[in-house]
Amino acid sequence: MLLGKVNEEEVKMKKSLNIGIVLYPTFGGSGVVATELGMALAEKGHHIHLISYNQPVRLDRFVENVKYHEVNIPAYPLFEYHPYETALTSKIVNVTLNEKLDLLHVHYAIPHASAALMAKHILAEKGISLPLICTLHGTDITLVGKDSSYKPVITYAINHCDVITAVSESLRQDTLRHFDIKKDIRVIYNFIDVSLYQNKPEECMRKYAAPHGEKIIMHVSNFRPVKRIPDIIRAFAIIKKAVPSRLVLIGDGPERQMVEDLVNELGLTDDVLFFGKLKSTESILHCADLFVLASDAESFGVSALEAMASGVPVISSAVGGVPEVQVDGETGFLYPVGQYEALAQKAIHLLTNPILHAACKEAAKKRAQAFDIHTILPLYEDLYYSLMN
Ligand code: GMT
Repeated sequence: MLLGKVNEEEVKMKKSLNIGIVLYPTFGGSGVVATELGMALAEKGHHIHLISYNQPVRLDRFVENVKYHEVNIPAYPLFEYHPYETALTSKIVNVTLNEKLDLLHVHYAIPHASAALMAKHILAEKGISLPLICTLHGTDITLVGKDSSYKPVITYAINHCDVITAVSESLRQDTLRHFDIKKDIRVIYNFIDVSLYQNKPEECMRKYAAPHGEKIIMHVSNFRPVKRIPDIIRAFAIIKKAVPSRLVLIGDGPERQMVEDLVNELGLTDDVLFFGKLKSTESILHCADLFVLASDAESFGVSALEAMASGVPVISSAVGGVPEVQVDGETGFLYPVGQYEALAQKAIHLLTNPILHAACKEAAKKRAQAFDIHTILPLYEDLYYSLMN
């Protein structure tokens, strides 16, 4: 991804920044968004320091201006639970001192926001100011964070970060509803590099996944209960009776075995393909005729956006921030969460109506442009510079 010479010169004029980014290294939204943000900022001339307990999956090569700092937790027999938050705090302090960080941006509140806040206090005692931005991603608020085991700490940490951002308006509202927040939460939507998903070869894996010209329905996720994959399987059983089709499932996680069992039980074994985890999906998404998301909660839904950028209509449950990303009746359809018969009927309608399908494809591609990296990255940069000032 080339962000252009003019931009690079602009950064030089404005000063390139030393930015620490704390993230989860795993597959899944927040870690991927944080890594892509770091790499895009690095390309613009900033110096990026990614801090995590493992090599971020998307940082699978040397990238100029990006350094990875691993958090190590020394073993000790007394520790039944490893004190990750303490080790992370120390790592943030050390990286800030050694690399002279200008600011720290943490992704996902638990435990990153509270560790960062503690590091900020420690550095303040040494006369060093570390501006702190916390981006809320979803489950850190809607599922895990609001549990009383975490809530007091999360509330305190959110209230004491310098800037809080949320990846959708829906998540902003959820945060204000569940926590006693005394400061403004700014919405900066998630982004992708749209160009990576476009102009792909027509052929792809169609011959392999759908050798008899079946329609391809696709889903990508971490197979957690919140994704409601059984709804997708049950809907597919209905769709298959009306439209010759195949379901391609990408990803892996705690519910994989249960989902496989359900597929076998419903007699769908030959028509549901499990592709497992893929580091990136841009080489495969455009092969789909339809992308489905059935989640109970979804603050944004990066996977749906990736499908849209690939020109694939999306049918998703109308939850969280998803309706802010995809437009019902234009880029695909929304349906009430849990009502898998409605999901199936909308899918059949779309897959059997070529004119509607073509219109949704075009609208999906167009809508995805609103969340392109070139639009969203400057919002983060402006935020950083305003904090520095
Ligand atoms: O739910 C996941 O798949 C993982 C989680 C994460 O932290 O990676 O995803 C959350 O953050 C993503 C990036 O901002 C959002 O696109 C997802 O919608 C959000 N997941 C939920 O809200 C359930």
